[in-house]
Amino acid sequence: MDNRDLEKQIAAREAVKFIRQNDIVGLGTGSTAFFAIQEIALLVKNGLKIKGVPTSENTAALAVSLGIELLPLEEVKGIDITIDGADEFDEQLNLVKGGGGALFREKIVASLTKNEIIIADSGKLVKQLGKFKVPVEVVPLALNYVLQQLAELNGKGEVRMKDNARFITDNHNIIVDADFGLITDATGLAESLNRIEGVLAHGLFVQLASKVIMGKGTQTIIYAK
Ligand code: ABF
Repeated sequence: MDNRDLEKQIAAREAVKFIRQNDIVGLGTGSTAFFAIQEIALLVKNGLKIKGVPTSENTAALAVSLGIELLPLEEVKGIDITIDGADEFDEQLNLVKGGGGALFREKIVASLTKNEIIIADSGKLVKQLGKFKVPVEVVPLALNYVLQQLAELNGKGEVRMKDNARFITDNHNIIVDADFGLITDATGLAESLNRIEGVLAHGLFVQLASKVIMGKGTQTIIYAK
């Protein structure tokens, strides 16, 4: 296991300590969140009673394979705690998420969650968001209009490809990765993106994380409001 994976694992182990008996637990997507799911499965084997709410089909399949009972997102009215990853985070707990393409369900889950815990390796901490392009989930019919609107916001959008075809999300949409350069006003940009018709979700998560637990070497550092 390389250093980054070790940092992901120690952050995951710290995060699962916040889970309580009978919690409804949002289960994140991506390699860091998958470490947390492994840890949760061990706790379930040792008697922890929780129900999981997956943020992607991949996460749902992993959780089922590990014996974690799931609730479908559409039946959930509230989530006690979610443990998820991120592509970038700053010290104000603003995040860029969606590198794995699960941003829409991740954002719905985060919006339903009382305690949204983000876990990350030390490479995810940035002074200013934007080095990682902002993923935007787009209804395919609206692609050209959305690209024009992103350009109006000084964003250069590129359709995400996978195996020489457009990447298709769990919700049957496409992803545009938008390069805005370094982002000085994440809240303002998020609000502008929310107003573009045809955008189902974007990867700027502002005011959604309760804390970020970052693995650094063999330690963890917690960033909280
Ligand atoms: C998910 O975790 C995504 O939002 C984000 O893109 C991804 C980060 O992946 P990894 O943990 O593999 O770096 O929450």
